[in-house]
Amino acid sequence: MRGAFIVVEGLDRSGKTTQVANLQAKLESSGTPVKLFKFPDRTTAIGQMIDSYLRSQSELDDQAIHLLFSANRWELATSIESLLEQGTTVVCDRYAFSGVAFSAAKGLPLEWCRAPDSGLPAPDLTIFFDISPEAARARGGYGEERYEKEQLQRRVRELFDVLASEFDDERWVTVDAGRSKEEVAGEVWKYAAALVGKVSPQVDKLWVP
Ligand code: 2DT
Repeated sequence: MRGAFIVVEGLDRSGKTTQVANLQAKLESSGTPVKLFKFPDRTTAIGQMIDSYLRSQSELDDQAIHLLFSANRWELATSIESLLEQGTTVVCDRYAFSGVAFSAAKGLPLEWCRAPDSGLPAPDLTIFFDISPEAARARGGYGEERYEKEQLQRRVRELFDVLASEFDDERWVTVDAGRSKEEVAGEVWKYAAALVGKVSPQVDKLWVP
């Protein structure tokens, strides 16, 4: 049986990273082999260019940084696919949906943004962590990176909604991330446990008609 491919998406300050680590630990202790990915993966050569851009240490055209984010996924796509085929469940903190939502929020056309990610391994399930910009602010506000601004986050949230509307309830679920850590973890686990061991043999391709 191949591994399940679970993507966790959401806005900044939604608690995604904590919950992804928690999900990994729970899967491991239930005997499911699991590997965590995080995009952007800032450790690769492309990832270092992205990191420098996000920390405003370099400037890039919107199109150029968009393509680097996508290339950063493509450089790991084969590893993700092989792990899934070998039976390892892959949990991914952000993926192509962040790619499209953030670049489109800056004003690039949605379909242009989607094109370079077309054909990537498609997640079996995307868990979207929804939090209002007000609640995110109450958690200590946004940090110092380039995209951590309330107005942009509002637009990103709207674009995530557009992307979500293209998937059915089996492929995309929204979790209210404004609740306690324990409540959110419980819901995430419910979805993950229902999926692992029950995925179809074939890994689908994202955004391929
Ligand atoms: P983290 O704070 O999660 O490291 O994200 N982003 C992310 C994009 O604009 N395009 C992408 O393809 C991805 C994966 C979201 C850093 C920021 O990078 C944004 C927040």
